[in-house]
Amino acid sequence: MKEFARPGLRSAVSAATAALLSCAALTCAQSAPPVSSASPAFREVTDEVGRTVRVPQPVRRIVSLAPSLTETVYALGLQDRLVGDTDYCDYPADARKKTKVGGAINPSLEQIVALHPDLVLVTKGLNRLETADALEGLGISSYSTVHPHTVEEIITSLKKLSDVLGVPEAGASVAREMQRRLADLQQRVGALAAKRVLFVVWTQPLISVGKDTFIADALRRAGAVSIVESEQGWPQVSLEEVARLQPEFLVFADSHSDSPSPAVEMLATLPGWSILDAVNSRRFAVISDAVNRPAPRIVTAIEDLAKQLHPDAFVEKPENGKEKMEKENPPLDQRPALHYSFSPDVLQDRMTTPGGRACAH
Ligand code: B12
Repeated sequence: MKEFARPGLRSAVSAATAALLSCAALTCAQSAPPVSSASPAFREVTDEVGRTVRVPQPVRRIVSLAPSLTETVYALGLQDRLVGDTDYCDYPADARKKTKVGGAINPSLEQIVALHPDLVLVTKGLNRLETADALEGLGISSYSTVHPHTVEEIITSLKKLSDVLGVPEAGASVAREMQRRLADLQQRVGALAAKRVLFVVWTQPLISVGKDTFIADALRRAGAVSIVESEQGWPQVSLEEVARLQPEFLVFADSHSDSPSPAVEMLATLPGWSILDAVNSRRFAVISDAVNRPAPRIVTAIEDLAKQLHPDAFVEKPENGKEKMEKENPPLDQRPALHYSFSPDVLQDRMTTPGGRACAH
C-alpha cells in the first residue's frame, strides 16, 4: 500500500486511531470518534479484485452497496461514518435508517453522488463491475471485496477491510471472536457424522451451492455436507437429481429477496418436491439469512444450523458437585483477569441475531 498522507495529519489520524483502539474496545468502537476536518490525504491500496484504489485518509463518509459490507462496517464500529446503504441492508436494525441508494445490483448513481462519499464499498459477490466502473467515471473511489470461497476467507477479507478503513485492531478483535466460536463448534460437531443436506438458495428454478462456496464451507462447519458437488458456484439442479441423492435435510435461509421466504410447508404441495423424503417427513432447517452474507454474523447462522442438525451436541451435561465447586472457586492463577482489552459480551451481542426455527421432525 502506498501512502500520501501529510505528516501532521498522519500523526493526528494515528493518535485518533490509537485512542480508539486503546480505549479497550470494541465497546468504544460501537461509535467511532468524530474525525478531524483537515484537508484529505490519500492512501493507495490494491483492493481484493486487484484494482488500485485511492482511499482518502481518514475515510469519513462510507456508502455500502451490500448487506454483508454494511454488517461488517457496524461490527467494526464505524456505523457513524456510514452515510448510505442499500434497500437490502436491514441488519442491524439501525442500518435500515441509513439513506437508501437502491438495490445492490442496480443502485442509483445519482443518490450515491448526492451523499458525497469518500469511499463506496462493493463486493464481487453481489455487485456488478459496471457499477464500480461507473463510480470510477464519476471520480468516486470504490473498494471491492472478493467473493469468498470459505469462512476463513470471510475473516481474512474483514481484516483487510478494517485496515483500509483505519481500524485494524477492531478487525483483529472481531476475527478472533469469530475464530473462537468456530473452534468451539468444531469441538462439538467436528467428529460427528455429517448430515447430508440440500441448501436451497433459490426455489424456482432450484439453485443450490457448489462445493467451493462459503456456504458449502459453512455447512461443513455446522456438521453437514451438501449433496451437490458442483464445481460451479451457484448451480441450478433438477429435483430428479435431488431425489436420486435424497438429502436427509433441506436447509433454507429465512429470506432471499423482497419476497418472503418460501413457506416450507408449501413446498410439499409444489409440483415435483413431494418426491423428496425430506419434504414428506418435514425434515427442514430454516436459519437466518446471515448465512447468505459473508460477514461476522455468519458464525451465528452456522451455530444455529449446527444446533438444529445436532441438538445432542449442545445439551449441557449436569456438572457433578466437585466440578461445580471448582468452577465457582477456581485456583487464583486460573481466575479471569479483571480487565478485558475488549468486552466479549458486547462483541458476542453484536454478532448475534435471534436464531432460526427448528423445522425438523
Ligand atoms: C446465487 C445468488 C446469491 C448467492 C451469490 C451471489 C452471487 N454471486 O450472485 C448468495 C447466496 C451468496 C446470495 C446472497 C444474497 N443475495 Co442473492 N441471488 C443469487 C441469485 C439466485 C443468482 C445470482 C447469480 O446467478 N449469480 C451468478 C453471477 C451473476 O454472479 P457471479 O458469478 O458472482 O458474477 C458476477 C460478479 O463476479 C461480477 N463481477 C465480476 N468482476 C467484478 C469486479 C467488481 C469490482 C465487481 C463489483 C463485480 C464484479 O460480475 C459477474 C456477473 O454479474 C439471484 C436471483 C436470480 N435468480 O438471479 C439472487 C440475487 C442476486 N440476490 C439478491 C439478494 C437480495 C441477496 C441478499 C441481499 C439476500 C439477503 N437477504 O441476505 C444476499 C446478499 C449477500 C451480500 N454479499 O450481502 C437479489 C439482489 C436484488 C438487487 N436488485 O440488488 C437477487 C437478484 C434476488 C432477488 N430477485 O431479489 N445471492
